[in-house]
Amino acid sequence: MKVYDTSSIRNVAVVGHGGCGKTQLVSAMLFDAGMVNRLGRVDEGTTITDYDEEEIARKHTLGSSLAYAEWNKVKINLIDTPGFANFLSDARAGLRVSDAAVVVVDAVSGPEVQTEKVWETAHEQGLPRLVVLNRVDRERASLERSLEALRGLFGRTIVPVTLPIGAEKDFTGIVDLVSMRAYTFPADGSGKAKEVAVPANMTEAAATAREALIELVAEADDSLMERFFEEGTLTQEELVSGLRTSTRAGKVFPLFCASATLNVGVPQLLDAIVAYVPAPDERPFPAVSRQGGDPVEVAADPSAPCAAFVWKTIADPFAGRITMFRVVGGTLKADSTVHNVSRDVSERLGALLVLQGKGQTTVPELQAGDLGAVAKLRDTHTNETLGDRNLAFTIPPVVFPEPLLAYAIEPKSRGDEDKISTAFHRLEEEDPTIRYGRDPQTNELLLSGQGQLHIEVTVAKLKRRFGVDVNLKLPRIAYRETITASTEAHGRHKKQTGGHGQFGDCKIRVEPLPRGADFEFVDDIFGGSIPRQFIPAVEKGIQEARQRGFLAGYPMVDFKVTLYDGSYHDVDSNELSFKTAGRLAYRDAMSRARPTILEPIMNVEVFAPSEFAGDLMGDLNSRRGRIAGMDSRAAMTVIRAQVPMAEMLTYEQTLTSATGGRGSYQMEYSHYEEVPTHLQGKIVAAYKAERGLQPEAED
Ligand SMILES: Nc1nc2c(ncn2[C@@H]2O[C@H](COP(=O)(O)OP(=O)(O)OP(=O)(O)O)[C@@H](O)[C@H]2O)c(=O)[nH]1
Ligand SMILES: [Mg+2]
Repeated sequence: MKVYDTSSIRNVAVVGHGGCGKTQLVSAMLFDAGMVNRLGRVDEGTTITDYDEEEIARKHTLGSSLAYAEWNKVKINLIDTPGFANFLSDARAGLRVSDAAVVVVDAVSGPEVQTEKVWETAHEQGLPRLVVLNRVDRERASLERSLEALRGLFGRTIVPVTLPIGAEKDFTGIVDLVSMRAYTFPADGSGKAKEVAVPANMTEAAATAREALIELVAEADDSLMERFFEEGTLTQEELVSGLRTSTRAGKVFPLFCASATLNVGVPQLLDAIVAYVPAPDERPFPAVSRQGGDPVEVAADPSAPCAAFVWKTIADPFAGRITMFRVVGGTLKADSTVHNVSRDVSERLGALLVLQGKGQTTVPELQAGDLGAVAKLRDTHTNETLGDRNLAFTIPPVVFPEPLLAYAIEPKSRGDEDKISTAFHRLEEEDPTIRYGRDPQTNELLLSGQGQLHIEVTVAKLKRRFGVDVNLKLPRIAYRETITASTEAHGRHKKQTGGHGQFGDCKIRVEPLPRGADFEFVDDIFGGSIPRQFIPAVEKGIQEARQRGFLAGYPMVDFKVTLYDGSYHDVDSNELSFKTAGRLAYRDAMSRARPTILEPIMNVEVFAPSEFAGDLMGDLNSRRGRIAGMDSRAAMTVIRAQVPMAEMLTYEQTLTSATGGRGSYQMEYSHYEEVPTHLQGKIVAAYKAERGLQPEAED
């Protein structure tokens, strides 16, 4: 495989809402660039980037994957990313190592929930964005409506650079507003464009759209603006270079119309990526100094000390670990030794790999800016920096979200536990958004992740790749307990029969604290009624007891304990006695502090065609949801609500069947709230039944 120099590389992440056609679009780009000799199709499970069996079966991308297309002698690295909320963190990781985002939008639904999320991430990173309006061939597709919605969300600097020729199933070509050339594409999906005259019925619209494009490009640059005022227009050269500069600066977001399944408009997108996306040496990469952690910028200089950032790891049971990285600076050579700067260990590299989906080709070296992979590293994980031992900087980690919900899992066959644990730890390396471990209270095995789908997919991977099968039990809700009244309480522990006695005695005051405050302990002992050295023991006794709640057994939170008095015995007092006294005082306090149960409340956003809005709101109401707002975009409605997590466990199925699969939702943790009194009994009973544990009140 050929070595590409830094200036001949473009790195783009293809991002967007689930199902907008990212994978199909990448497939069309690979085909048009001649990288494959057949147009792979998502619907047939034949794309390069959805190669995982689970992806093929579900027809959705579940993890980012890497491919490349050579176009006009430039190597375009394409990161195909997932669009489902559960897997979006992988899109974030992909954006981190890209120099621009290709934001794909469905021309029927317009921008959707995840479109906003990825746009925001790209914005935070200051990435240029090309917008692809895809699925223009579908019924009810509309450039106008989608553009209006896009501009409503992201500003008026989104501007079409191509216009569709023909609508819906007659979408056969595009007019390029920069060159004012028109192209039509054959119906066979070959992508072989034929240049034609701009259709007569479009000349006016095209001229107007071109004017709008020129004006926007002029606005983005003072000197162009002056020229524009003088001449009333820009020259062709000024337009081309102005569009390039303003796109790179994130001042203009050019939009391209396409159909990825019909392979229409795709070569123009490849041209645009080469022209408008900065090469790695034109965009410094953000890093932090190893000295002070201060932000620094790294230029993609192939002769600088070598540095590479690991953005993804794949756990393959046979090939071992595959580590995917971006060479940030310098040149990485095959079979060399590099330093893992994050862990301060050295790593021996084997062959350097260029990935085409799951396909691998070896390459002698990779220059600054390029993306590649290497197999079987010993100690290197996602988010770490490899390179010269004396590297002055590291690359800051991508922040992955904490798991949202947990399922209890049981091995299907006994004796599989060790195997399961090894396999999950491998999968954790691949997916930093899952957690696997044992519940310290119940000793159950728990798998936590971003949502039901995420957990199911993880379990499916476990089975397919590692040959172990598990049963999933309904997720548990992380309830909490708290108090609603202040009170004083007394705990006295005394055992003074025979031998060495035990004596501890304390008085505490408990008061509710605001939500989220957790726990506070105040030592208010004056005059030595409890000797200094025993005060931490009282706190420890209370800390331990509060972990076991009072009503059901969930951790007791958001309260303050003030230790204000007590007594001791010269001989018999010891730490253990005061710890026990603390626990007894806690129990005494709880019996009068009117404890109650708290539940997690989620911020939920539901996105669906507007005709379903009424039904979906009714359903959310019946789930104890509070509707916070509603928005319409194109033909879609977004409903925002706050709903108890306990009511959302089965939401995925409901939404899918209510909307025929056209609705989507996402949720994130918001805060804790008191569970309505009439539901508390059920929670307490369920806790006991499930865990067979005695709550603190009863032991
Ligand atoms: N009619 C039409 N269908 C398309 C087009 N592009 C993609 N599709 C179909 O839309 C569905 C989703 O396409 P994908 O490429 O898997 O979408 P994606 O954005 O990768 O989806 P996720 O990976 O789940 O985020 C598939 O059935 C595709 O065949 C298009 O331009 N026109
Ligand atoms: Mg996909």
